Amino acid sequence: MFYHPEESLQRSELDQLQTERLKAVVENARKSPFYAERLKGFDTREISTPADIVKLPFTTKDDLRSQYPYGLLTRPLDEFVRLHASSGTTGSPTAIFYTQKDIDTWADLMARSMHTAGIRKSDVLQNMSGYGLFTGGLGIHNGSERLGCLTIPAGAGNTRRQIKLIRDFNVTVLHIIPSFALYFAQKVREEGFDPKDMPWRIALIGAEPHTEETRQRIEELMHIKAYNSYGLSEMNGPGVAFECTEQSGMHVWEDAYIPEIIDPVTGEHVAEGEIGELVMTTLRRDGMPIIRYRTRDLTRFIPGECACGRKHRRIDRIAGRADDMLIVKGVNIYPMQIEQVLMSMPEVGQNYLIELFHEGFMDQIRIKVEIKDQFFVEDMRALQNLQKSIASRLCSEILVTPRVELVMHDSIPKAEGKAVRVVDLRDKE
Ligand code: ADP
Ligand code: K
Ligand code: ZN
Repeated sequence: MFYHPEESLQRSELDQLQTERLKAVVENARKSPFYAERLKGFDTREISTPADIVKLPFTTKDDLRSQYPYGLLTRPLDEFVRLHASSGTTGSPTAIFYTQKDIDTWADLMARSMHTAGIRKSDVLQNMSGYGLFTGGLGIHNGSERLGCLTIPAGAGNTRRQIKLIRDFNVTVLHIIPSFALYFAQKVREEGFDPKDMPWRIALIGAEPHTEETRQRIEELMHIKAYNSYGLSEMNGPGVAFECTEQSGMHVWEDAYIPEIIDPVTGEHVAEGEIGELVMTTLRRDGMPIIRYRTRDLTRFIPGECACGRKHRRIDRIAGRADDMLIVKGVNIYPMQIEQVLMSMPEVGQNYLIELFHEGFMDQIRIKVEIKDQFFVEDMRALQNLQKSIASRLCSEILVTPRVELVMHDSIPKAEGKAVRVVDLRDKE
């Protein structure tokens, strides 16, 4: 049933493993110039349970930037075989280095993750994410090969070619960014195919925040099961936390990582089940261990145990990044709140864009919303009513009345990689 024996570890066994590995991580990390300094005077005898991790200092994105490029490496450079860089969604990039052993561990974790979502070696997987420095390319690719799937490195974009490959080679699994999946589902229809007739059965979706409503929409539009896949370059890439076939939260592979959820302001752990910032420690990375990394991603532990039997704790889908928070008229708004409302409305198409601008001295928020063709009618009154109803639903969620602009489908530019959801015009005025 499980791909790795570690998946069936009981809680006490996981705790013991984490304790041993955490001590080893501290000793290993000290071989790098950065942690030699940061962990000066720390005695690993202070660690006797995973909870003792709070005695260790956090590592931030700024730390990684200040140590760029080699400051966190624990081995001579000639022992490394791969480098990835985060896509730099929020500022300057950071580089992550892997030894051959790290690449192998990562491929194993990725293969395990895919197996957890019901993928087997008889599957044919098309990787529709960009290759290159972004870990969603080679990370998923290596994992898929490790599991034994026939793997097609299609890369991003080029919808027609994607469809041809899928049909020619009976692709059963897609790895696809959720915002692209919404767009792709529509393109498949426009090309004259019924998603019901496509050979696919599973989509791995991740790399960017998306709501449960979006997942449902992808599943319905594409006639597919969509599983949430979470990872970040600093923790290897994809394969950090993954949904099992229960689809009720993502298991964090606790033999390889220690997850924590903290209050971003105080740095203290939040109460079980409360939302906060995810903090992650690598337990199995040799060349570049990272301790208590502040991911800026907001989520919560899902209380209780999963029906699948795995004891690895689950995190909820990412509610957004701490950096994503918008402040409009003194109110805090997360783009995912807006997406949740929009994706639950049948008239709304597959894309939207949030714009912030100044009007006089006031912050304003404008939301461009693509409307499905059949609702884009000539009747002005009907359109105005739709616009009003979208605005009022949004207002009850975000507590600010946004300007809503209805636009035709496909009129908002589609990013090839992660979606750009917010444009801040205030800096440019
Ligand atoms: P960047 O920070 O430049 O985007 P990465 O390519 O390493 O760098 O992306 C990692 C980030 O992508 C995560 O920290 C998170 O914000 C986002 N992410 C990855 N997977 C998911 C997911 N399943 N749901 C929501 N967000 C995700
Ligand atoms: K195969
Ligand atoms: Zn499960």
